[in-house]
Amino acid sequence: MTATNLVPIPELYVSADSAVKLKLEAADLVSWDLTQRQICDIELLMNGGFNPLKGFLGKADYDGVVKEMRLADGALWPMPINLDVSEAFAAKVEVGQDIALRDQEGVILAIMSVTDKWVADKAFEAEGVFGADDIAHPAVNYLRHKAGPVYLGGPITGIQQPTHYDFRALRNTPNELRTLFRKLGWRRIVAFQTRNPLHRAHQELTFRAAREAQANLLIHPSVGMTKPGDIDHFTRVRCYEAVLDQYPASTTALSLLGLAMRMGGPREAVWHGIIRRNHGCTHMIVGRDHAGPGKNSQGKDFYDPYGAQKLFGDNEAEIGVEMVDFKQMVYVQEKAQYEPRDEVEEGQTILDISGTELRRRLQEGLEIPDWFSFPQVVEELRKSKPARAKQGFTVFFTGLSGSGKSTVANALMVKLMEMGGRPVTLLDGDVVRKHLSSELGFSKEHRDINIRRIGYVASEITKNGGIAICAPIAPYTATRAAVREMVEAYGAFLEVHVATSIEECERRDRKGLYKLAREGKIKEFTGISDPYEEPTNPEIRLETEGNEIDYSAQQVILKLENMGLIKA
Ligand code: PPS
Repeated sequence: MTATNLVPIPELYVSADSAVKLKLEAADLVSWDLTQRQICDIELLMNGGFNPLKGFLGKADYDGVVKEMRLADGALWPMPINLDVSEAFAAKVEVGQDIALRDQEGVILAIMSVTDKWVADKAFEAEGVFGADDIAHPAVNYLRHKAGPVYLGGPITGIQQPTHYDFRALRNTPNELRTLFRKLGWRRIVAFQTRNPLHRAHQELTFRAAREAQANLLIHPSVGMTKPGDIDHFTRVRCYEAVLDQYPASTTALSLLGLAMRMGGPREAVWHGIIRRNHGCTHMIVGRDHAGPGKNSQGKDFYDPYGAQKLFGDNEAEIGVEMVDFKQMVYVQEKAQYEPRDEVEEGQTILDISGTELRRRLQEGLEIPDWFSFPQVVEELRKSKPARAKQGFTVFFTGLSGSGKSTVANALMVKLMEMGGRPVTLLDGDVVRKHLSSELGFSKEHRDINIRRIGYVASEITKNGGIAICAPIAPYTATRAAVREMVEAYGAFLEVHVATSIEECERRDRKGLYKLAREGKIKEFTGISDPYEEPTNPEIRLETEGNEIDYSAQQVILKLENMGLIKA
């Protein structure tokens, strides 16, 4: 007899023949380009991962979910799944209309019949779902800063699943996993949800869970979207593959789940449980601080570390998956093994390395002990996050025309090239305007475009392990902050304010531009007829008046050494 968890689950796709026809018809519909998060959501809607949902939530379902974790028909569902759109798009859509939903390349994935349209009450959602309207919570930050202001709800008809080119063989729909379990004769399956690489503590925890539940183990990491700043999924999956060898063959499987996590703690744990039930699992591991978002803006934990276990436990029957709960696993030195913290005998020595400490050790190229992780995992992590002295970075000079930015930047470039090790690119204001931004003028709008282009190139150079030195005027604080954000996604950003006064720049007038600006022959000239917003908190402020160029460049070098970005 087939266990009930292994019979097929309903999907929202139409047949292949109908899909071809529908796709042609859908070409004429008003269409919405799905965001990255919506693509993750729609995939799990269509393949049954979010069963019993039949589409993006309508207003009544949404209200019930936010207030009491229930759909309008009473079914347990803890997380709002919304199609958030812009005001401009919402204005084009009437209730009762069909719209096409496309991926980011324009491929039509589904048709949605719009039954509801309303303006989102974001405070209500943040408080109700995440417990606080605090943007230190990644999902609240997303809600407040990225999600559109209007929600559309309605059932969807699936045409095709989003395409993934990475790790194809490891991605399984709920029905594919159910088929696999049936084929392997697995009846009891315990799922392990994770967004981190697996270290020895996780391995011990999963071993114990499988033993306790007398079940096979499914390592089921989320690879859709996780907490900003997490290790990218490419690296993680290589780590998982390396660790898989440590598990007894034929008891354990690895499958990737394209879930966009919300870091919603207890509610998220319940949601993960329902998703695992849909994927044919009978058990799920819930550890300490499951899907925890970290600290709030007052520096306190958003959720009780064992709140997820409590909420899961209270709803276990309805979730349809049994919880295997664990206290935090720690390494007991005297026994040379891992144990749940509450089982450690008094007087024994506990060793632990926190996530922050691990990042520090990776960043500084320090040792990561064997009791903590597997050599192959550490090697993968080191490859993807080399020590600071091997990472890319950006030095961003800003200052008035004629302040000496380009001269110091050139001197710095030569010194860094002399040291060797990383390629160095100089994005000087004038040079950029010749090659990248030749069509732009000096209005605020054009200056912003120019600086953002420089920021984009610098962030790519940083990502690829090079050194970008930028030397534009960059007169606006907000634009400089945007560039910092772009670069810091990949490496260090060093703002250098070349603080030569306007009087000195005008006195030097190396290009004769100040004279022309004073005569009104050049309009919108920075410092004369256009603003320069001084950086309030640069990493370095250089006083060039009376100082040698070499001395100024040396100050930057010292700072870079100090930050561990170069080695003396
Ligand atoms: S910005 O504001 O950052 O986009 O400016 P940037 O790309 O660095 O370009 C500055 C160089 O262009 C020359 N120039 C002007 N500067 C300021 N304002 C006006 N209106 C202007 N018109 C031309 C000037 O030579 C700048 O070069 P630097 O190297 O800064 O002296």
